[in-house]
Amino acid sequence: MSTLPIEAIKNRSDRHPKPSDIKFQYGTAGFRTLGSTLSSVLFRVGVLAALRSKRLDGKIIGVMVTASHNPEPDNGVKLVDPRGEMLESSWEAHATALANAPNSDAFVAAVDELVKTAKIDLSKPARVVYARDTRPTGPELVAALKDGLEAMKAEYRDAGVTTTPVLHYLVRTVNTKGTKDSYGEDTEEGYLTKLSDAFKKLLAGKPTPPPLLIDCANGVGALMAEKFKSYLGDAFTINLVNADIHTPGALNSACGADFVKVNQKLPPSITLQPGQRACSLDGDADRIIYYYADERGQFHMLDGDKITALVASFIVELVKAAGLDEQIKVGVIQTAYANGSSTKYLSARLPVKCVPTGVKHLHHAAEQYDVGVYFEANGHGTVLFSPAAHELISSHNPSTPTQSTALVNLGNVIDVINQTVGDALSDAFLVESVLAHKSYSGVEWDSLYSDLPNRLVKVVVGDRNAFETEDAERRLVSPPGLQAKINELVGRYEGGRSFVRPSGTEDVVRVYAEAVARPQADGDIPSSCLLSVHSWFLSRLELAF
Ligand code: G16
Repeated sequence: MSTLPIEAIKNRSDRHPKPSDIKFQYGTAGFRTLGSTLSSVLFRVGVLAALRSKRLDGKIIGVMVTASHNPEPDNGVKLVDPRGEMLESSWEAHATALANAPNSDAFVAAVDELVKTAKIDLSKPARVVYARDTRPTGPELVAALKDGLEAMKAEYRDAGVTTTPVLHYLVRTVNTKGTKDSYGEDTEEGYLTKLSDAFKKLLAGKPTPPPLLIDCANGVGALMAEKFKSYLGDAFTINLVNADIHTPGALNSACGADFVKVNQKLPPSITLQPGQRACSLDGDADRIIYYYADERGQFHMLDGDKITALVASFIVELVKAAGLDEQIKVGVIQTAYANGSSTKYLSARLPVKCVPTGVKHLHHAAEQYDVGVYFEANGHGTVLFSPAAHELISSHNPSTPTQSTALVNLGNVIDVINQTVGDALSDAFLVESVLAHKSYSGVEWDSLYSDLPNRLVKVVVGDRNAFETEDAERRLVSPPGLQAKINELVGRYEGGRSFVRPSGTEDVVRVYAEAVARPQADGDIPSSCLLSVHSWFLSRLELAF
């Protein structure tokens, strides 16, 4: 039985002292805060990733250094489990414990404790693949991560500067290589080829869609989108804006998916012609928000809920056309942020489940269906096909040409989707395929249902952990009295709904409100609704925190 390389861990850990004034937390998507404070966290994540790999018999574990939609000075890190999914939730507490050990001795003791409690066989190999986005603090943080990996004598692969979804794809492909579950070639080229080939097959025989304008949030998505251009050839044209990854401060600044979703408007850098469709990625290209200009040039947003409605309906139609609707059931997963109209529209057609914010929760719930479609309203999502659904689709004997075509299309839909995690570019190809098959423009897609007007704001509070929720974050249980007040305020508005929850990626709480619009009498109802909640909330906070 091997032992822990205590001296190596301790010596290297001393190079990355933990800031005494910060309590780190493995949140919605890993650790996330000011990049300049994260060196100790990255070192310790390196050690943790090696331990996780050993625990899983040497399967490769992913580490992504990114803060996604957050401002450029922030950075973060998340771990990716062997099938490309987010780190198992029971290990999040281990990550938090290791990150908060006050010094090297305490860190070594915490590692030793983890080895014992998680029954880690240290003689197993440790294999890790890591990548980073374009943030300026990335190189220094990757160096700290490598220190942790080397202390553990882990074997590692540097995937360079790439998107979060590519990193997830690599983890899955490495771990399934040469098996019956093989997910593709374990290279970036393999990823580009797999997705673009499936997309081109889905477009074959359809009129070529109009060029798509992609706002890359001045982030790493620009690099990947640029690479896709040559793989797509004449089949599909993408034009990139906000693709500047070098200008300091440009990342996610007045552009990108989060900007569009929260502000419900175009980035100032974009002008759309009437009828034109476009989309925005976030800083690590795992989220996408679509939008278009109507014939009067007016902006309309097509968010994650609208993507769910479009994609889920299409898959249901294909499954039915393939003659598999008795065997394959499609379900939808949403969060509290899902627009009330989308929930109503989808619930009338499919099983819909609501879970807490965070891809890890949605992904897990989606695995319970034969086909689970999940997109958070903010545009983060994908579609999961169960192994049984895969098997049925690949082995079903079609009895008509229609069934045969539907099966081929389903196979290509499976391949164009990155099933490991939300992937903005894969999602764009999926959306464009559906639009091409249905001959929809943005207008037809948008008209599936009408969004309830809504608002989302961030509120800075003294301690966001004082806010505890239940019922998939739709109700507050603490601070006491706050939920009753929200209920009372929301009750004044027709169709009013509001909730407050602590963010897991930023040091804020988020306040959401929606209501039926009755502009004639009350101005902007959701804003009024939100303001009621918000102003009471602030006055309450001044008293209590
Ligand atoms: C991450 C998560 C998403 C979540 C978002 C906001 O996205 O992966 O599931 O919706 O944070 O979370 P919160 O409201 O807790 O801050 P990303 O794109 O920032 O990695």
